[in-house]
Amino acid sequence: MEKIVKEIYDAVVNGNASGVKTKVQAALDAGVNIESLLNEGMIAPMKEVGDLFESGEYFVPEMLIAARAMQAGMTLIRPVLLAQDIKPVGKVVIGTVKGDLHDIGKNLVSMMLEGAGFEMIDLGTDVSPEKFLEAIQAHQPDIVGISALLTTTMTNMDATLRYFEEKKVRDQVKVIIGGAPVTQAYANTIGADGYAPDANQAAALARQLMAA
Ligand code: B1M
Repeated sequence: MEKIVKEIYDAVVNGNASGVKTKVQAALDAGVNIESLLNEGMIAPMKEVGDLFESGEYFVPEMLIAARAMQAGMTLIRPVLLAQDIKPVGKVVIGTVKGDLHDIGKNLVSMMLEGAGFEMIDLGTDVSPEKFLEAIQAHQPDIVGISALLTTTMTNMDATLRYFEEKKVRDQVKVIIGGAPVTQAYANTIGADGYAPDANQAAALARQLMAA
């Protein structure tokens, strides 16, 4: 790994957003290979951050700070990638379910997925089944991710899936769900394609679904 890419890797793991930005710009100016910058400088450190979270060394704040540092680098890398037409791993439409305004976890999942190489379309919070459908039709995603933090809004995940069936788009996408009250058992009950308990595992799940 080139020295500057290793420095970017460390800055992402340490959540140093301004350091990431400065170093990514320097790497781009020096003509460092964009795929190496993305894979080794952005995606690999987020995997380490996820591992640190799972081993109990990092907690949600550290994970958020690292994710923001990665995002700071991605704002510079994204336009170069788009210009070079490097294919993303897959496309994901994500949102918090209808009636629910919690977005911290959903944002974290979105950032981790972006870090894992996915193109993300984030619909925000309080996303109705109709808004999800519009996004499916407009963006043709591989995966739809739905987050819920309230026991009262969780049931809208079920309603969203039933709406997809009614509108005959359910077979076009994989649906993954998560959020504090959500469980694998609930995912099975409503027929979602996957459940992840945290952002790191959501990225792993999305990669698995793309490989399958
Ligand atoms: Co609210 N809130 N809140 N709240 N809030 C909870 C969820 C609650 C558990 C607090 C409590 O009572 N102990 C409780 C829900 C009770 C229940 O339903 N069982 C609650 C309530 C009741 C409410 C209101 C109804 C309060 C009121 O007005 N009376 C209200 C509802 C508003 C609405 O949504 N309509 C409300 C409002 C709010 C704020 C606006 C003040 C704020 C949200 C700010 C924001 O998001 N921008 C807020 C907050 C901050 C919380 C707590 C304190 C923290 C949530 C959070 O961000 N956690 C929360 C208590 C708690 O959870 N301890 C609480 C950190 C985040 C990183 O974790 O979101 O779980 P989390 O995401 C994780 C995983 O769940 C998973 O990965 C993430 C990262 O590892 N994950 C996914 C999430 N989405 C995923 C999607 C996936 C896969 C994994 O695939 C697509």
